Amino acid sequence: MKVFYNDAHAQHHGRHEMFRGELVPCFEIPARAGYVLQELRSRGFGDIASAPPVPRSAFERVHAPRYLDFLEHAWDEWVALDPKNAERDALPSYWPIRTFRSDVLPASFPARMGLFSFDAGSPITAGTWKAASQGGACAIAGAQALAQGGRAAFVLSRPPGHHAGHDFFGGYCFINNAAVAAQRLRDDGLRKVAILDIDYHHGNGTQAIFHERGDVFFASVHGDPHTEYPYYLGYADERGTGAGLDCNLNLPLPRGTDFEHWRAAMGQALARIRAFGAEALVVSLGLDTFEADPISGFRLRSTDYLRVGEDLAAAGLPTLFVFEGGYAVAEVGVNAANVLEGFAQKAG
Ligand code: SP5
Ligand code: ZN
Repeated sequence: MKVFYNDAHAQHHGRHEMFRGELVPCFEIPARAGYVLQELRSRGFGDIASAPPVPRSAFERVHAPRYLDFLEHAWDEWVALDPKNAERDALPSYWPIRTFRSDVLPASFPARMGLFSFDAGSPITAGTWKAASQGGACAIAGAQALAQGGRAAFVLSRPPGHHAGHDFFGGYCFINNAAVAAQRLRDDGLRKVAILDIDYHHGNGTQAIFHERGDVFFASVHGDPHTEYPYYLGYADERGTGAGLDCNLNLPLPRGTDFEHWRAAMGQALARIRAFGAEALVVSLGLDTFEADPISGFRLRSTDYLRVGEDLAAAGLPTLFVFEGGYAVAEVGVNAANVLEGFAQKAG
């Protein structure tokens, strides 16, 4: 299986996120990708490469130009506010929720920071644009590997992507890698593409990007947003709208769900993807469903991830895995590699 490794990922290294009124150390850290890379190497996944950079137009297929402008220059603007900011992460403090305007682009950087975000847990650092845009380039390379007839590929990148929407960041995500890849598969000529999101958290950004579209099916198995982040999207009654009606499937599960029940839900999602007639599958591969994840509540064990890979292979579709969450850092490499190994063995 081809692996596209984002060699710029460590340039995004947030120090703190806002949690319960305090700045706490980030959960989404460079070591996460390091452990996955190390595990793939030690299991002999030989074909690990970087990706050539892509023009920004590749991201404009799913992200708003004014949002990309903001992201590209955010760090320089942050430091221009106060030279001491070079030592601090940029986090938003103000948001234009209901009754405020979001059509006006404020000159103030903190005001734009809030306009283009939905939480205070996703710091922008000096290399965020570099890392996130190179991650998007890996997603494009992964899509191209499938378009050229590959059975499967893995985008090993951070920061993750599935919470990032058309014009906002949040949930540690800036460029929606899965959406960029799915869109590229469409642009390369596939008629129907499915995205299956198995991160613990609902992929609100991906869902929103494709919600009105009948050509990209989005399915997600995740913690019930009544109690779990991102709270404001991911309910079972969200089925898509317009041409996208019934091309969205949310399967929220209660905190504490074990592998048997989780696996049944993934099977339901795969059955719907098959009925939809997808020609390729993009998997938003979060490993925060693991029993020891520090911010999540499902109960999957390391060996369960082999079965996850096997079930995904049995769907029989060209499959692009995109690395998302997973914060039990020491185990995330084994868990990710188990999915890929289970897939590769079953796919033959
Ligand atoms: C890609 C991804 O997995 N993003 C997840 C972002 C979650 N951010 C909010 C974290 C809320 C933390 N709740 C912590 C409970 C710790 N005991
Ligand atoms: Zn997650």
